[in-house]
Amino acid sequence: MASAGSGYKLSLGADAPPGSYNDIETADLFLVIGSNMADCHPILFLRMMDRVKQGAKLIVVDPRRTATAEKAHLHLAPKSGTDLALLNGILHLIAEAGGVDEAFAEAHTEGWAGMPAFLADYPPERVAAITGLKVEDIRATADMVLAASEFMTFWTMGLNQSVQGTFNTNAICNLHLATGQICRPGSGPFSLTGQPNAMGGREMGYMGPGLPGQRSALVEGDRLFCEERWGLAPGTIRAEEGTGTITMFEAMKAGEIRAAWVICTNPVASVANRKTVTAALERAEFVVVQDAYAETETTPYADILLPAAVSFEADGVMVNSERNMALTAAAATAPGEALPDWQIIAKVACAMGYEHAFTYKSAAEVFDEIRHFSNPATGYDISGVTHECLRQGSIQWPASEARTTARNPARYRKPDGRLKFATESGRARFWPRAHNGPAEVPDEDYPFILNTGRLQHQWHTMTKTGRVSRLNKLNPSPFAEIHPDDAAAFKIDKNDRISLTSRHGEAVLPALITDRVSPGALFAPFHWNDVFGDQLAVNAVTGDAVDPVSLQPEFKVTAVRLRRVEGRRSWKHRRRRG
Ligand SMILES: Nc1nc2c(c(=O)[nH]1)N[C@H]1C(S)=C(S)[C@@H](COP(=O)(O)OP(=O)(O)OC[C@H]3O[C@@H](n4cnc5c(=O)[nH]c(N)nc54)[C@H](O)[C@@H]3O)O[C@H]1N2
Ligand SMILES: Nc1nc2c(c(=O)[nH]1)N[C@H]1C(S)=C(S)[C@@H](COP(=O)(O)OP(=O)(O)OC[C@H]3O[C@@H](n4cnc5c(=O)[nH]c(N)nc54)[C@H](O)[C@@H]3O)O[C@H]1N2
Ligand SMILES: [Mo]
Repeated sequence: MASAGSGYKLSLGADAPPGSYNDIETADLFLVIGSNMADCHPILFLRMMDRVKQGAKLIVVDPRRTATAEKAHLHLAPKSGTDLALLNGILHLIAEAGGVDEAFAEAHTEGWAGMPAFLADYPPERVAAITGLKVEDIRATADMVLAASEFMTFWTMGLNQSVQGTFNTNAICNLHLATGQICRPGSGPFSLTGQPNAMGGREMGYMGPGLPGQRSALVEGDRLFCEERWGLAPGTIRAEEGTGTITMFEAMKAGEIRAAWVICTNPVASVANRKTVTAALERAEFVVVQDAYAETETTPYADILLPAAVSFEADGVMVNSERNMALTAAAATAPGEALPDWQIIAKVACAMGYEHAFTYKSAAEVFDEIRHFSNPATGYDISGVTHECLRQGSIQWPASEARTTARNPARYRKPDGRLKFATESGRARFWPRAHNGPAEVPDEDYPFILNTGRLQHQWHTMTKTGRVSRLNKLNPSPFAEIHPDDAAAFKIDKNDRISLTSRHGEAVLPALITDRVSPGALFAPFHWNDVFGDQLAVNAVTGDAVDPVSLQPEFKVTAVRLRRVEGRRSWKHRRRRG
């Protein structure tokens, strides 16, 4: 989600969506772009579909005909990585039709003056040539936006996991700012977060140079604030930025980073161009892996394994995409020596001599520290929230001492209704973002585009879902989707094994022949990895290109070549040991 986060900061001044899920009930158009909501955010998808049943329109932009796309009034299937051209093209048509809310732009934004000249480069004919879409579909999309009183955009990894991921977010914000359809009930740009509590992590500063309370280690005032809260001498927090996951593993591979502590992630399976990860973990002198399961793709690289409790064995607060905080109280006791992650981290800190700062009796005490990190600059305010009051029900921030309501859906609105974005000027910002396309495009050597993603009944690297027999009946095995024309050209039959080779590596997967994907395009879920069999890891194939702003890898577009692998052997579900 790094791309959505960095895009919001540039466009609106602070991370996280400006609106709420409540907006769904009053929107009359949904643009779902780069998101398979039906499979990946099913609860929210059903809520949206209730509104669609009442008459709201649905546009889905996805190169693959997903379960989400099947429900759309209009499905656009652009070439992978061309969304920025499409978004600019839609705004071009809106401006041409006089759909820009000049009064809103004048009062609440800056940078519109430069936009018309920039948008002139994106007439529908050129956008059609770049995206492979029909001119009339691009026009129909713009017409539907023009006709909508209230309009929401949802997006997820189809846009974020792109070398232009941050720019995609900026282009979506441009659309909402230009039409004034933002910060009012039923309208706004709304990125969907992925992992449970991903938003909580963002607010705590776990991305890039983040500090708690939507702060940054690169900002002196933010460092001083945190140092004061923590009782640290000024200058203790380093004003440095990392270079992202991909270069971190490269530095480890080169011996520059010598130790790693891997907590609650399975990077050998989930990081792009994973041969760098395996080389890095082999080279590192000391690797600690803290996981809830003993057997993952990453645990074999550990010098020390720390057993973690899972979420339902520990107390904690989860924050969702709309700033809603929920207490998830422990419902079971952790087995064996397993402990909640916060306790393991605190114990290690105490053993290193930091007892004065890391001696907590409960998760509630940790939370009590966090609520003192509110941030008036971004509107982040949880000062009125405690575990005790969360026991009564969830609370949506901003939630200061003074507030008594649990739902606070309006952000960037002053009590008198005035709009003030989190930028220094209080105005949101238009960014002209030119389309440059993905890092890899098909060529003679690697003529196919590999797209990767998720299935409805499996979760990421399957350490949990892979053990649930009912889920394994629903999504039983790995596959690579291929269009019937391509399958015929390569004499590939159902379940034949096909090798996908990129400039980075190879995977061998059973073929699934379907016209869900376009000719020249392939799709493979990244769920099945080494624990389930050899050569299944899709991230052996993906490349290491990243968005230069958010440092997010481009997981969705890799140029590959195809080969049918001899020997018809259907894939068998390998049982997990241990
Ligand atoms: N069942 C299930 N649900 C999950 C998860 C899970 O593992 N399983 N994981 C959670 C997490 S952490 C996340 S981040 C979310 C991810 O949620 P999503 O992002 O919705 O899921 P993905 O399948 O990764 O990708 C979404 C879509 O992007 C499309 N896409 C690929 N390239 C492009 C492109 O260039 N342009 C456009 N417009 N679309 C493109 C793909 O075809 C795919 O349908 O799901 C969350 N929910
Ligand atoms: N090709 C491709 N690759 C992708 C993506 C893609 O779309 N395509 N999507 C990317 C995205 S958006 C995401 S979010 C990542 C996900 O990548 P990961 O986060 O690496 O995947 P998970 O399987 O969720 O791994 C979580 C690990 O934590 C462990 N675990 C579970 N609960 C707990 C706990 O409470 N404590 C501890 N300590 N451990 C626990 C699990 O057993 C598992 O080993 O994958 C990324 N990789
Ligand atoms: Mo994610």
